[in-house]
Amino acid sequence: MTTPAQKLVSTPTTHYEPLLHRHPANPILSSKDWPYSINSVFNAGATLLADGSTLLLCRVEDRRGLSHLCAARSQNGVDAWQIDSKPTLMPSPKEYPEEIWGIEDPRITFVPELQQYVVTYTSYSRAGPGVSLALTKDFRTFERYGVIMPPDDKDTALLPRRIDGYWALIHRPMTKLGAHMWISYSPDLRHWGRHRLMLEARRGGWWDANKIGLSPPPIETSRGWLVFYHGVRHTPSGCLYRLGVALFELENPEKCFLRGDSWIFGPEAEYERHGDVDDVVFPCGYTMNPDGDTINLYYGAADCSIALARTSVRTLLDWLDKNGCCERRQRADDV
Ligand code: BMA
Repeated sequence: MTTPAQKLVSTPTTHYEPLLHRHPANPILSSKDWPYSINSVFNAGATLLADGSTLLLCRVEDRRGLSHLCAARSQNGVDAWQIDSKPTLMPSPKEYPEEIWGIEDPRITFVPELQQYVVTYTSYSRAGPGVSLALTKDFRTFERYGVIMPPDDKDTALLPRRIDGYWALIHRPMTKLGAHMWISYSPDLRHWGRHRLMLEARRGGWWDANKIGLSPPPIETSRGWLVFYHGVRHTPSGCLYRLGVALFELENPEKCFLRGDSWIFGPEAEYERHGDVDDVVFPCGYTMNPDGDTINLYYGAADCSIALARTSVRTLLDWLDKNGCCERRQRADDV
């Protein structure tokens, strides 16, 4: 018999240079840190506040199985979190019936033009998951716009500025034929159109075959929008959620310049491998250090806790230059 002390921990044999570095304090937040009774906390949106502190808007799953959002604030983005003593944003099914089974997986975009944070999140309706949007200045009061993308759709974030006069939203509608990333445009954040396929899930044996989705909001760099996305591999023992990276044109974000062939981050640590859902790393937010290069990536681990890994814009762009290939060619090759 294997006692807990003898529990086998898999030691990854990584013959590649890790691009993301896990924080030694991981997991940085879990249910035991919460000021009220919950089942689990994971998949947090992230942003820097005006005073330089970090805010995480965490998905909290209660013991009914339904999720709400709760804010946690920290000066250094690692520890000493001040967690709201009660839920920050609860589902409100009376006014917004689409939130009947909870709200999940927020992404936060600070929009300088509006001087507000735009939060996009999954609203779990009777018809399946859809996308809702809310605006806030302080993460205490929110202006809800309701559903902006009907089910089945999720994994959404807004770009922080207009593209050619229109707001741009990345999202992941799902059909029986696959789950790919799309981009849509709006004059007012309420009415969305000009829908375009932005990045396709590959097929066959690839790590990102059949189902992909945006992870945190895209990062604007001098060379393009740097986009982390998750790929879901279905295996006989469940799904494997891993992270990939691609680069898109600044003024035409539906155009992919480079896409990495291999995943760059996957479940390896114990808290990523085992939890309510095994083998999941699921980033929904990042913050950028004042150097404009260091990325703090916040991710849900095994649907049970929140963890932090660091990387840098320069490292990812160098890696894409060496390991990325042109999406258009790849799509053709793959048919
Ligand atoms: C996805 C989302 C995430 C979750 C992941 C793994 O479909 O629902 O919220 O972390 O599955 O369970």
